Amino acid sequence: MDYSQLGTLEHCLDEFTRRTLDGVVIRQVYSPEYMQEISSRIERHEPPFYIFPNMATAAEARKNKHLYGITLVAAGRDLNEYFRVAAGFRSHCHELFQDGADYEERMRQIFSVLGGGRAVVLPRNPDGQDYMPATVRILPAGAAIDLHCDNNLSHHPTYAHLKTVCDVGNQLSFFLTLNAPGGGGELVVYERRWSDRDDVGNEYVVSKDASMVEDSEWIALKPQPGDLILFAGGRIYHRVAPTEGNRPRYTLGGFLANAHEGKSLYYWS
Ligand SMILES: O=C(O)CCC(=O)C(=O)O
Repeated sequence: MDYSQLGTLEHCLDEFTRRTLDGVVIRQVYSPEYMQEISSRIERHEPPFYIFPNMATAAEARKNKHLYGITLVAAGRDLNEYFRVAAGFRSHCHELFQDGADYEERMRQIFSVLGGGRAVVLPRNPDGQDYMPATVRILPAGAAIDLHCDNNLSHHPTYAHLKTVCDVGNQLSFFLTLNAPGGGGELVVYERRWSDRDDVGNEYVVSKDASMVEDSEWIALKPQPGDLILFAGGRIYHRVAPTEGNRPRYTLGGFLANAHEGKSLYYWS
């Protein structure tokens, strides 16, 4: 679907809930030219986003996959670092998109249409601190993201509060492609669905054993710069294939779920 036809996707989040829809790609949420500009800022580490894992320089971090910002499951258990980084990330992200449509505002606008007009808000912890709105995933040549299914994330101790405010068991994943690699880097989504029996001892694991999907059908998606993918990453096993060539893969996104209070949608990373 093209961004200009967003209205036709009104209420489509209900279809995700009914499980009659697994994913949508919304094309040209931003222009490819603007994504090229954003990607060169990311490359130059401007603004100076927090890098995870912590490295002395962005150039050093470039050798391996890393994040700008930090995810809940990467953060320390007390979440002090997470909420501190979240505040800085938000202002850096506003700065990153300062001469175009603000990223958070655009995501909220899209999700509100898809949610039939529901409010789209960033959850807060009991101390009033905002969660991370998104993170940038940076995959240099040869890097990949192994098989996983995001419902598994909620076993991580850092999800304790979030679980009390929204339905993390049915979370969706959203990713805006900023830069696509020359080859590889496809998002591979499998027919294989999550079951809580997959999570031995209700434990969070960084990557699932590839044998889980060896008999499963799959499709490989390669959104282009400016395209936004929203899919049921909570229940669909997926991975990112190794990137090829010199161009790194940059995506910016996080997760979306219904708030337990029944009126809002929450997003976080
Ligand atoms: O970057 C992407 O396209 C997907 C990343 C992903 O699946 C994740 O980080 O959970």
